[in-house]
Amino acid sequence: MSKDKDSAPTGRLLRAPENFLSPEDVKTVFREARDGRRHFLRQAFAAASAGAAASLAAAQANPVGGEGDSNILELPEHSRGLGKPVVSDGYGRPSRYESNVQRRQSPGLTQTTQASVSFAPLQSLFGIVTPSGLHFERHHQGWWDIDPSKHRLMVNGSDERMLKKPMVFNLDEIMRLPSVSRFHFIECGANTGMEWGNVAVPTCQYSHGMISCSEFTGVPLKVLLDMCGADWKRGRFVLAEGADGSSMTRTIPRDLIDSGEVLVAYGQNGEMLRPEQGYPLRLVVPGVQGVSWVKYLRRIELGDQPYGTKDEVIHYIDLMPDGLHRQYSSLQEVKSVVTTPSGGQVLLDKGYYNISGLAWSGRGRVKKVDVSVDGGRNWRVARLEGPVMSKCLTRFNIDWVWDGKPSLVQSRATDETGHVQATYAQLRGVRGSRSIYHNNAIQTWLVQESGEVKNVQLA
Ligand SMILES: Nc1nc2c(c(=O)[nH]1)N[C@H]1C(S)=C(S)[C@@H](COP(=O)(O)O)O[C@H]1N2
Ligand SMILES: [Mo]
Repeated sequence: MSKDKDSAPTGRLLRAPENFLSPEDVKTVFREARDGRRHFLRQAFAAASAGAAASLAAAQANPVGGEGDSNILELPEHSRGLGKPVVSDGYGRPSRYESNVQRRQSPGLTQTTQASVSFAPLQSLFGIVTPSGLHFERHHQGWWDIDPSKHRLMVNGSDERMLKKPMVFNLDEIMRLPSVSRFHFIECGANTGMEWGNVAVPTCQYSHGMISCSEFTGVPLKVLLDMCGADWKRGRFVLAEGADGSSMTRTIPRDLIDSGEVLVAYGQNGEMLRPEQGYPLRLVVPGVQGVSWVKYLRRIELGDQPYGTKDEVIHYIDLMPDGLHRQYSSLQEVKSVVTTPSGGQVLLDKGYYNISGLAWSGRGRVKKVDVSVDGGRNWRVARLEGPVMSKCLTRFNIDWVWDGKPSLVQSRATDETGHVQATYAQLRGVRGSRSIYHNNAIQTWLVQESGEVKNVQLA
């Protein structure tokens, strides 16, 4: 690296690691570009692997017009004119150039758009937080924008001995209580459910996009129950009930509540919950399948046995190969997916790529993610980007130089309890292939010679 800081075009390039173009190279790129000889630029893309990023930055920092235009002093409009005023849009929104980044419905998956799903665009997201407007949606009976001043949460016992003082809270009363904020993923138990029998969808948005991750803010459910004089000798299960027409009802076992992890939440990513996510109140049940995260939460009941409601005895249970169902399989087991490269994407050329993806476990922290580019024959350990939090998405990255040959890209996560993701063959060996819920098999993406990436399953 040159010590001559002033001669480098941007601070970014100066801080670049050794394998990026040197400031000398960058100057050459500039000179060549100005002289109208762009071939150096192209060579730089092909030659330096990570250097490609630097030459791209250089090209952008130097806004020369089209091919052959040699006037380096012709600045773009945004460098000369007056920009837009502040508060031109009281609630900011993404660049118009990002308008293809959207949650989407899977065509033909559901008959109505009320009892339906929209999938988060995992392939377009960075880090671990899902922007609230891109959070996946799962509604059984459509969503509502409920007037918070009229919303109430009732806390009662299944009989008068269970809880001394049943109470009805309004939102103000809940929001003045001590709050906590925590990052957690929420995954629908049916995520990846279409892939049990065979490859069914083209992209990771549809194969894995029923997961999102937010910072949730709210009051531990235990605090509310204690305020109401819960008798913890008798009370062993809680029933949570939603206010929408689906009457979503789920049993939450006592040990989850005791840990203080279960929240009655009103906040999501620094603002109030979005209406689609249950505004103004939802239950947050870290590690447990999405259906237990009851939205539009209106009632909590403390009882002494599991409630066995329609949403837990008929749905969200695992069909086994012998035709029987498992009872209460609510935990989201360890899982991961490579989001770049993933189905539907196209690699531009051989050379360097940052393989990136997401890993998570309903049992706690992600301990390790292995990545293979040869269908599971060889594995390398990926970098986990911190902080690695419990029952939260974890971003992993690993370097890869693609040789241009067909490649089978996979990730395999291990959590802190030692659980490891299984292959499809192993998982089907136990669970069969007719199930819907809790598919946490290792995902495979085939990078074809053309650079196009396809969803595949290995036998
Ligand atoms: N009241 C209510 N709560 C609900 C649902 C619902 O339809 N109504 N859907 C459940 C299901 S199946 C899932 S996966 C999650 C989805 O949460 P999201 O829409 O915020 O992503 O909410 C759960 N809570
Ligand atoms: Mo769900």
